[in-house]
Amino acid sequence: MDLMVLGQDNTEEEQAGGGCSAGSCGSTDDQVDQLPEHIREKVHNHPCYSEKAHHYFARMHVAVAPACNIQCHYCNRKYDCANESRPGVVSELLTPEQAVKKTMAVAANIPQMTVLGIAGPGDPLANPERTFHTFRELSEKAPDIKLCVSTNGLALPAAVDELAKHNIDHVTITINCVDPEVGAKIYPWIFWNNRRIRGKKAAKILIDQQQKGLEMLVERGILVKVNSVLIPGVNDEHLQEVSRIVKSKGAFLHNVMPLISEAEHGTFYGIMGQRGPTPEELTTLQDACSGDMNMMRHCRQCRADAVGLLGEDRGDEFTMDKIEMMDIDYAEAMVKRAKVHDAIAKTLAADESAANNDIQVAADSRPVLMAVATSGSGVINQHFGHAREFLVYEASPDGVRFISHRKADQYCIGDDTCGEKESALTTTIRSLQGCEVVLCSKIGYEPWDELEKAGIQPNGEHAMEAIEEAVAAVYQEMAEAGKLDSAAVAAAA
Ligand code: CLF
Ligand code: SF4
Repeated sequence: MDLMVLGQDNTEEEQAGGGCSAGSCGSTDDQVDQLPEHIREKVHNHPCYSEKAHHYFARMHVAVAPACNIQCHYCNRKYDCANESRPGVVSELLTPEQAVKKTMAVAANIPQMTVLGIAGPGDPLANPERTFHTFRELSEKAPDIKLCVSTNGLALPAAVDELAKHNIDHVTITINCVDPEVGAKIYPWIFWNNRRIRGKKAAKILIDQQQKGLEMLVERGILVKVNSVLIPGVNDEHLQEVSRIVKSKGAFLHNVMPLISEAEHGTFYGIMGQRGPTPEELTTLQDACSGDMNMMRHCRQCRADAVGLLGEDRGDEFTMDKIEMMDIDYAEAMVKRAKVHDAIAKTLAADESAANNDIQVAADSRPVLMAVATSGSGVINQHFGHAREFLVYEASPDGVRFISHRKADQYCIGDDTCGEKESALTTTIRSLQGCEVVLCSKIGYEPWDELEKAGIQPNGEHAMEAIEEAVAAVYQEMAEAGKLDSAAVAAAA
């Protein structure tokens, strides 16, 4: 993306798309094209490792790992409901054989699915036989699927050779701290060498294992993403240090996620009233870490049995009873998948060369947050009332960058429960707090009025346009209408 800033000389680097002016600042995407080919190959179609890829490519998780070897104060794996989306939750625990069958069924029916992850509901490496049985079979039967695993790291050093053997190219380690004092407030116990260990001693063992595992993976050329849960008052001031250390050891990406701590989930933190961070606190910390590190900002904190694009869950279409009825020819499916992946690559290349995001704004123009309703493919293609979430972009003189997603309550669900509709719309509008514009393909009169009353301008004029291009265009229009002048706005207020 090229942004000409009035009153500033654009350096050659900025004009070439380098630095922050390239958009998606702080994610991997500003560097993907410059990565060595073998790394680019690992990243370009992985929806978690590339923000751009997550608009096009899907992931799935198979829930084969029920046991865990530690306890986190934010975890309770016992609770599930159809609408709940958080890590650790599953509707159906699978055997490795069922998991392989399910993966192949999903791959045949959702050709955009490029990555199979094992992420729970417990810790995959605390269930090594089930986890590696699944990976082993899949690497033989479905070699076109990338394999991915997410772990707390306690059993990681012992598993690194096995991970490398199965060509598992992507490993996520959840590292919430590098200081046992902090760790003791997050982990009440670990199970280590057949004993339960508590307090700082437990946290120190866990931290040492995580750091050792990280170093061993990097040595073997496996891409490592670090997830950290942001817990206000516990590790918020500590996570920049975590980010700096894991970066220095070779982690590729850092994903700081907000604590989920609703009391009804029955976690220790939920019951004790520990709050999660506000969206602003999360963005501020991600920005603070991004000086040292590539940051992931599009994580959806998926269920351990999630299926589909990030943010959507098509798990109901692939329950084991439905899969048993499917007749899958995987050789045929692989041909179809390759064609779909080629077509996506061509679309991405065409979008890249056709992108026209040039805008001219004064250098001191204030930044603006815009919410976007999309069901994928990088375009504005969703009705406001059908959106389950909105992607939030920031437009500023530095460019357009993806910031986060916000969950919405679908107000338009096709039934006539009028009272529920109203309250869902109110919740959705509250979730868009801080955004000044919402871009969607269509919107009804009632939400239009309510959004305007809340100070958010609905905009359906950019339907089917590329998201970043449309955000840049609206920002340009706002500049021309004199809406970006901080001083003028302050005087008017
Ligand atoms: Fe799954 Fe995780 Fe692999 Fe992705 S999820 S195991 S790296 S394939 Fe992705 Fe989901 Fe966030 Fe995880 S959006 S919770 S980061
Ligand atoms: Fe739950 Fe994962 Fe923590 Fe284990 S490591 S307690 S499964 S969040």
